[in-house]
Amino acid sequence: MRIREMTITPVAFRDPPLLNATGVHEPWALRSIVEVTTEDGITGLGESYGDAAHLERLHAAAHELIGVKADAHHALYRRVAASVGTAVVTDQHGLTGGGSNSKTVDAVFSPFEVACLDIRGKATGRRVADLLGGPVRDAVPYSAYLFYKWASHPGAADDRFGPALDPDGIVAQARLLIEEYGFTSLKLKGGVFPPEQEAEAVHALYDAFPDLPLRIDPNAAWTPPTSIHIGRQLAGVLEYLEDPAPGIEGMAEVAAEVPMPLATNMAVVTHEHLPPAIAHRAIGVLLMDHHYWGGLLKSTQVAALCATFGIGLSMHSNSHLGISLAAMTHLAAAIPNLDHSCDTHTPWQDGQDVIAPGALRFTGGAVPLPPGPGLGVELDRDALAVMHEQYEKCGIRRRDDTAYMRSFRPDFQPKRGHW
Ligand code: GKR
Ligand code: MG
Repeated sequence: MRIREMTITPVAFRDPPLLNATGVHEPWALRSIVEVTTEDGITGLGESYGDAAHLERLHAAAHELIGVKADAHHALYRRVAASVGTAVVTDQHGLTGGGSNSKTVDAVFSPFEVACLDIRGKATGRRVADLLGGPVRDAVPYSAYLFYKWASHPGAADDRFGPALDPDGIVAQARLLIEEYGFTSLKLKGGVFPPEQEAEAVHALYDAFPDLPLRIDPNAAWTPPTSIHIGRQLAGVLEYLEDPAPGIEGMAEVAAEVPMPLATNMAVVTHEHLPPAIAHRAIGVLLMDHHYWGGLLKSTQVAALCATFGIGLSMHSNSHLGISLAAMTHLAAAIPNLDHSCDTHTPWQDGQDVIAPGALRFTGGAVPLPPGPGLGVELDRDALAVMHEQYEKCGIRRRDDTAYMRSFRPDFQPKRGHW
């Protein structure tokens, strides 16, 4: 089961103008599709970020993995760590939390590890979830990920989701996503408008969908005092409050004063953040993400730590395609203490994908675990070619929501601890 060949294909897919604390999504989102092939001809799939610098690191690591056994987890990790060296990727998008060398290694390792698990599953007729300890649920619930958004990218025709710039627009968006996907919980991306305005949108969602758990995530755009004020105002309304304020200390200050748990995918994003976050009681829920927590197996270890320390679990997402959704679904299916619906950007990709249709579907807001083997998804080579061509033509080489926003509003400032 030695690795014979690696193929890394950068792809781009259309993305609507979704607003966040650092700006607005560009018309194209980037991903990299990783194919790992063994000497006996089994190919496994992985998916990761598509920014140019990350792609370079993936290529460097891929080169070092040729000849290593696909089931030699630790040997694979050591090779990736050596290829990354002392590099530290900082928070490029302003939304992904602090950087560290171990987080950089974990992010580079992740798509290779997922592909190798896919290979191991295909070789043995097992699902990836089986290799992670076995599924504890048949379907993984996801949350509707609501965004403030413009009606269209400037200069283009309105997209089918329409504008969402006030509480009515957000409620209408929630209705559409619930109708199409059956979601049974809702998350609002905040950090766009002043906090009182966003709290109004949360109240409007609560009035419209009183039975559905609700979250808001301003990506640390608020100060601790504002977070405490809004947190108290939303008592009994929110399931959790996600990354209201920056840093472990800021989160700890808020956590001590609000009634609901705080969740994070910004303050705790790598192993060395866990001890101080636990010591300061900064978080009640961790949004794990195998793309930067070192793949699926390491994510299950983090999940076990969370169980030990009484921290709840949800899952973070960024714009992604079906290989990532399959990996997220296998991971979430195999984590006994996952106690919140996972995030996904899937509705915003609006049917675009690199995997052959049919393997993944949403029913009642949940994705049934694909029967496998491996991840249970296959590449659609024609779609991959089209998306690669889009990558070649789109001209975007790294996600930069702030620069894109400033091309329309030159005085725009990203928000961090701002309100
Ligand atoms: O897609 O704009 C976005 C999100 O804001 C994303 O980049 C965040 O990383 O979804 C993420 C989050 O929960 O913070
Ligand atoms: Mg978040």
